[in-house]
Amino acid sequence: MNTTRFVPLSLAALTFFLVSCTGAAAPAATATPMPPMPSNTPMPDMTVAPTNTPVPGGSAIVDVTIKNFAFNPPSITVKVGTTVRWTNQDSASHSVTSDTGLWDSGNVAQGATYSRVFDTVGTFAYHCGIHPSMKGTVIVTS
Ligand SMILES: [Cu+2]
Repeated sequence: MNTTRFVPLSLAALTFFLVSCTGAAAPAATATPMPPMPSNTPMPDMTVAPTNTPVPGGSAIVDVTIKNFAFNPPSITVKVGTTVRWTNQDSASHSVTSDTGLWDSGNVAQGATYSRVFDTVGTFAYHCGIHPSMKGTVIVTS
């Protein structure tokens, strides 16, 4: 008989306890300064990474494809300091050989590349040492 009286009493005590708890928590939350979050925003500055593409600077790479027993494009004009990169897309090996003996790539196998920096102004004719009918020209300007 006594328990029926006790239950509503304990419920009332519990609700009072909860209310007093949340009541006390509310002022504490408003006291803690939320604003420190904005200091985290400098993160976007990290995205400056895209400036890592120094291609326009002077270390540009110009590609020449070797395909169907031909250099493509056969003639290119580049700024001094440019790297020219030949890629052999034929199943046969080719070479990139200077007509005047300035350089010789040796055999460039299928899928392989040969790169050379042109740091002198001038016109440089080259050919394939294996197939002399394959000819190309690199024109280097200042
Ligand atoms: Cu060849």
